[in-house]
Amino acid sequence: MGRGQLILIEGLDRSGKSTQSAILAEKLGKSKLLKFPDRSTSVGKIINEYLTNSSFQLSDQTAHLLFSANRWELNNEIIELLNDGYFVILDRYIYSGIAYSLAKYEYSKTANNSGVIASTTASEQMGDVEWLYGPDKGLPKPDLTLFLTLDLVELGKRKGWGNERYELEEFQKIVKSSFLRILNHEEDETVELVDVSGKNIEEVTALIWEVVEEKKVNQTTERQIEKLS
Ligand code: Z5A
Ligand code: MG
Repeated sequence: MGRGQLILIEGLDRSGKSTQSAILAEKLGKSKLLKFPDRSTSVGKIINEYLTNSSFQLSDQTAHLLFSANRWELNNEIIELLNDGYFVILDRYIYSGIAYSLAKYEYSKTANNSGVIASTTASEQMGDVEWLYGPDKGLPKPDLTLFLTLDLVELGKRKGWGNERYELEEFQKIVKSSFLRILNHEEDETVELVDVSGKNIEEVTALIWEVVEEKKVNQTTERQIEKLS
């Protein structure tokens, strides 16, 4: 028996990541769904405080490293599950880690920055993609990454906006361009963009399943688990 495959669902806020990861996990059968940040772990509890309490202060570098540390907390579990034949579905992972930090760097230079989303002085590390990527090197590389992208106007209409630190429309625009800058979808054949604008939940599920079948990540494999390098 080969190992299960690692499938990542990334995307803009409210693009339907959690909805679609749960559906995909169900469709794949022997699977486990993991969400980042995982707010239940030791590091995850600090991240939760940071995201939900605007007066809780962390430097931008510290927040970045904590999100990565939170992924390392689950490193062994992910590898064990894959080797036990489980399909592991990730709801956000490294691309969110890099894109949000990069977006904070851009946002810190705008006139509206009050210090809640990003530090008021732009720190050079936050604009350095190599630095941002560094702490995640060595984590398992997804066999497939699906990036759910959405029209910014439609995004604004989705439910539940405005409760957490990064949920500001102006910031989300910068997040979208940061994701598109770092995804490397044109060269990396394991990364696919899925435009969900104007599509209902069932239609998005069908689009995702089409890619999953085409990339054969719904079958176990004999390939080694790749590491991010
Ligand atoms: N973050 C970071 O900075 N660094 C990191 O390394 C990581 C994360 C991993 C919390 O993330 C924050 O952490 C996030 C990035 C940062 N910042 N922000 N903002 P989170 O994952 O906990 O939370 P979220 O992504 O902001 O939101 P979300 O609620 O998880 O969104 P979603 O999962 O993409 O969407 P959803 O819950 O599936 O759907 C949202 C709503 O839209 C819901 O009412 C659905 O019923 C509806 N929906 C879903 N699909 C559709 C379609 N197709 N049509 C219409 N309506 C739909
Ligand atoms: Mg979600």
